[in-house]
Amino acid sequence: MTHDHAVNRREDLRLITGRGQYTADRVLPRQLYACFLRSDRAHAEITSIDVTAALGGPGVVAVLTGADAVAAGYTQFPNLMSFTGRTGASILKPDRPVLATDKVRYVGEAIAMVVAESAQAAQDALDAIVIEYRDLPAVVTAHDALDADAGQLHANVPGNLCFEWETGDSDAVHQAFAKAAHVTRLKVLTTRVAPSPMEPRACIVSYDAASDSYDIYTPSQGMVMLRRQFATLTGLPESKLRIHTYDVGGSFGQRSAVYPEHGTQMIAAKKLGRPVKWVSTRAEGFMSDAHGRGLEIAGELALDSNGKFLAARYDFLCDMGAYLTPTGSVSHLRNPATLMTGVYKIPALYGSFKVVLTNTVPIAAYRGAGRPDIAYAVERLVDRAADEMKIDRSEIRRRNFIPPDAFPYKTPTVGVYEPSDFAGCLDEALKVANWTGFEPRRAEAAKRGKLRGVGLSTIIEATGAGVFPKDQVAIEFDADGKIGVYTVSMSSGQGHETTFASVVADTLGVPFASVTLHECDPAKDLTGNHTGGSRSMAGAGSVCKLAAEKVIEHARPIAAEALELEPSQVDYAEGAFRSRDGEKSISLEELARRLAKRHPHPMNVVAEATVGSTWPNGCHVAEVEIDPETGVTRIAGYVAVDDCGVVINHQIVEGQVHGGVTQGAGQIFGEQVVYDPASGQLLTGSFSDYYMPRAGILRDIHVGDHPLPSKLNALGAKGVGESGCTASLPALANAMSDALRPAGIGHMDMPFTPSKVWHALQTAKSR
Ligand code: MCN
Repeated sequence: MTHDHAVNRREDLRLITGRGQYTADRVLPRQLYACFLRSDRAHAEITSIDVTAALGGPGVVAVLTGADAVAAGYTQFPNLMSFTGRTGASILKPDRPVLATDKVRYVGEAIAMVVAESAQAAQDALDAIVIEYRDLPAVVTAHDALDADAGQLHANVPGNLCFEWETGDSDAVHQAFAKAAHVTRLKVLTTRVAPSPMEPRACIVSYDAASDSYDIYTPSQGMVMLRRQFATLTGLPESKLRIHTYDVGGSFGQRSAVYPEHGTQMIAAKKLGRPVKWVSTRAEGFMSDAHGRGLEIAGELALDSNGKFLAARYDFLCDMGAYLTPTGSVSHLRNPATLMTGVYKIPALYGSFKVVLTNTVPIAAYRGAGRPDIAYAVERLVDRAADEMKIDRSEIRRRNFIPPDAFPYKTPTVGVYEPSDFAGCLDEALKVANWTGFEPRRAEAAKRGKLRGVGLSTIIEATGAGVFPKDQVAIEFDADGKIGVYTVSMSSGQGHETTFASVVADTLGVPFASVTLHECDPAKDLTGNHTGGSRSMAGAGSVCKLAAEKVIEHARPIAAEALELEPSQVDYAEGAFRSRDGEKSISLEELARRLAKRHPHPMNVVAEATVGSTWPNGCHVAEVEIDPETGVTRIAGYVAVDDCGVVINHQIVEGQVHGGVTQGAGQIFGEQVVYDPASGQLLTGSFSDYYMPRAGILRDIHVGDHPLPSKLNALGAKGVGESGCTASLPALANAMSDALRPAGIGHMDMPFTPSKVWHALQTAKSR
């Protein structure tokens, strides 16, 4: 289902002509401005804090510290982990006051907040706050944190280990490895990255004393999920919290959670009786926005002599940073556990997980949320096995794909895959990429002194596991008979205004222009999931279709009355009700207009459905060319063939894949948050030090649809928002390995920076 009228994204003109309404654009009457004093050290006791001088600064209205956080009781952040660990125990969750009290545990942790009449005045007063510290030893890697003599971050988390978990059948895996003809081993690290959406974090909180309630203006991925988290942090009922989100300049998972700054602003807004606004600087973002990934995975694959997979086991070491975010731990465990088998039939599987705290920025879900990590581990392991066993990389995959007759496929760990055509995606991608014609291209590049390589990945994702049991969508008619669609998911660049409206317009057969999407209207009492886990189209999007169908059924008797017929004699098509004989008709719009004076409008509906995971999958092929003189890599070609079920809007799907692949390329070629192991200082605190991919990194990409409609939602759609990230990490890294192998380089891990590649080539040459 491709909609011609939806070819151009409706929201683009507004967004690219500066007419977006972001949180920083919003000005509330009498608003005050906040600035945060942040820890300049990784681990230390706060022995004293003196805010007297800061309080006397020009324009300063208040200074809040950890004591205010504790007095308000804002010390417990939510955590979405729903399962228990190896010993049956729940995850050890450290306290996290919204402002640090006795200790700081990472560079950037908020210690105090100055509130002043202007942002400048608040900023200026920060310098006048005097803090004395007693430094403590810091640990910045999960390995170091687990050392017996490592510094302890939290008294209630012995050994900095807050959770241990396992899944699968350890005995079966052990037995399979014992009889294997070949075992391949590989340890990989998906580096810690800084999500860096275009719009920095921001928030305005306004308190209404009369109703003892809060209006919170902040970029988010959906108001219901965020409101629930605010309620958990503050202990306030959800009815006292109104979340307002307008345009959002990127999210990537980072905006799904409540942050310390949110809570601190609530305390200040109530205390001062005036709205309090804070807009993060980019530098603050690097040290206080949740980071992503940071997963070390040691994999082992057992094969028989024909290259058939017998068993696999994985050890996961998850660095969570200094505190647990709501989404970090659950996504680093559940998604890898679900997808440990990849697209392969592996009879025995086992995974063990350690969740560790370090003196670094807390980690949260980030585009793919554990899925790119496990795909990277599985697909690199499979490539290595192919190399060791001298089997073509596409052939080893073909031999081991879950066959079409095995669906729905219950994996040996968690989850049931819906029908997929892995071989079909592979065939199409290899054909478009001219896989078999690669060697002449390698030879031609070699003549030019370049190292060329090709790599592929065949991946599957579990998208859309929501937090709320159902998604609701409302359709309401205005006085002109035009249609408003209300959801609680929230686009931050995904184009919902276009796709959701097109679903409703198409289902009703009305002009696209007569349908408008309103996301996250706090006045609407709707429930549902946020935009995360690439679930919006399958979730809220499919409920848009159900809601539109409900409108037809709901309006049929009303139309029949207007046409003076029985409802059974009225058909609906192309935006109008008609009598069977075609003599009488009334358009939906006209009918709605006639009833406009009635409140609520009698044709309004709310529809809902319970929508779980969908299983998008695909094959990506990357071709790279390295200049050995500089170590610089060029992506010479990229083919993405994805099964995201029924495609609602190909242009948007293509944009999602472009963005995801570019984000993956960023991580493969340079993005990495680096901490100094000795001091715990953040070394990549600005875009001068932190690599950010630019549009030119991916000049030539082919995006092909290979849709197998999902039977799990009314649209037949599967998610697509993260597929580009998930598939590109392994495809690009495998291509790099292929290019570097002839130069004598075995395994190299991300990021493949020019310097790292160049040094590896020099070392290999000197051997
Ligand atoms: N779509 C479609 N046909 C399908 C599936 C999806 O036309 N079969 C369209 C949807 O209508 C929607 C877009 O593709 O407009 C993405 O849909 P979906 O896969 O359902 O994902 P979500 O809308 O739930 O978006 C979330 C996902 C995630 S989890 C991250 S992280 C992410 C991403 O989307 N962050 C993004 N894409 C992003 N894109 C931008 N520009 N900015 C971000 O922060």
